[in-house]
Amino acid sequence: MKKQMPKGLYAITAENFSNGEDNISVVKKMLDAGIKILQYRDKYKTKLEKFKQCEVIRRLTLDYNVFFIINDDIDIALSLQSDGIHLGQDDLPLAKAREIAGPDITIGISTHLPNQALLAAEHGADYIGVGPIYKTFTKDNVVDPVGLEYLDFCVKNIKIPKVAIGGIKLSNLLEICRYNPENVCMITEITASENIGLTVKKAKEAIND
Ligand code: 3NM
Repeated sequence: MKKQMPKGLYAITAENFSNGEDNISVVKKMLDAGIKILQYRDKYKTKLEKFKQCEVIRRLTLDYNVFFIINDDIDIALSLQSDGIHLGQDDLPLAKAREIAGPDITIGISTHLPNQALLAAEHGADYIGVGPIYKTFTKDNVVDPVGLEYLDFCVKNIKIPKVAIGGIKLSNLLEICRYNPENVCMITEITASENIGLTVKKAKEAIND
């Protein structure tokens, strides 16, 4: 049976924005801080390197009862029985991913335009990423910020959960909360924080997580 993705703060790895620490040590801090949803994302490692990190992180997320999503690599996700897969607009089509991965895995997809959000929901995505809301330096080839208008559109028109993402910091979190998306993602605000525990605590308080 498909496990339900919790609401609240959604964290993603970013080893090149982690103060020189590797994904595993950052993930341990995130889990100790009370993160309940974690996506493994790494655009620079080989498949084997990613698999080895994911293997360790999978075990940790099971120990901490954390919902674990793997970006892009369906094969790694299936072999480690992650709870979810996250796709970009240039990855495998949603229907194909569903066919390969089966009905019990959560599939999320990044969207940047109303049409993409509507199609994702129509094609059976379990959640959508909505962004980048603000300017972000974390993602290569990122599209221009879509702003709060796009978040507003998705909240009003898309029934599946929405994960607001892109340039979200403690300083602008309350602005996001006004739209009440099910999930909020901050990448570098967490991974590059000097005190991950405190940053996660403040973020969770701000969004009532
Ligand atoms: N996806 P930060 S924005 C990975 O809009 C990613 O789909 C985005 O990083 C999207 O919180 C983004 O550090 C990077 O700005 C967000």
